[in-house]
Amino acid sequence: MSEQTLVIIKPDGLARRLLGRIIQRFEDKQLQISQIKIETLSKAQLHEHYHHLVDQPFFPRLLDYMMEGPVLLMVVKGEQAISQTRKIVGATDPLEAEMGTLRGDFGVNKTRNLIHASDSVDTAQEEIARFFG
Ligand code: YYY
Ligand code: MG
Repeated sequence: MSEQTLVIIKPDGLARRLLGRIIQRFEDKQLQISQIKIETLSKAQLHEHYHHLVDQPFFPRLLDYMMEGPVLLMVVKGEQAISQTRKIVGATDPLEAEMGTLRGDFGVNKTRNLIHASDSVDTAQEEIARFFG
């Protein structure tokens, strides 16, 4: 089934000049980028995006990381795009993510894990609406 999902390349992905290689992984997997933009996210946007995590002890660190610089936001579409994308991205903790996944290859730690991807049909819809209207 064709789906759409939201991907965010976090600030170090831009700072480390990894955009080309990251985007290539999605294209290699026959997924398409239907919308794309670069933006610096505000504290308010991040509180909304990570609303389920605001009470976690790591939240302030996550907020600082996400505001280090601009992020790249994109809508990725294609066959089973939500689960395909999560697979390309890999586990939250780069130490647990397989090599060959983006977090396994490029992630630094559980916070500095390079990339966000929606985790379900409902969150994908919600997150695309939040960032692309
Ligand atoms: O969906 P995913 O990004 O893989 O993980 P979530 O459990 O939704 O957490 C979102 C985000 O929070 C994660 O990508 C980094 C950050 N985080 C953290 O900084 N420290 C943790 N122990 C867990 C998550
Ligand atoms: Mg998540």
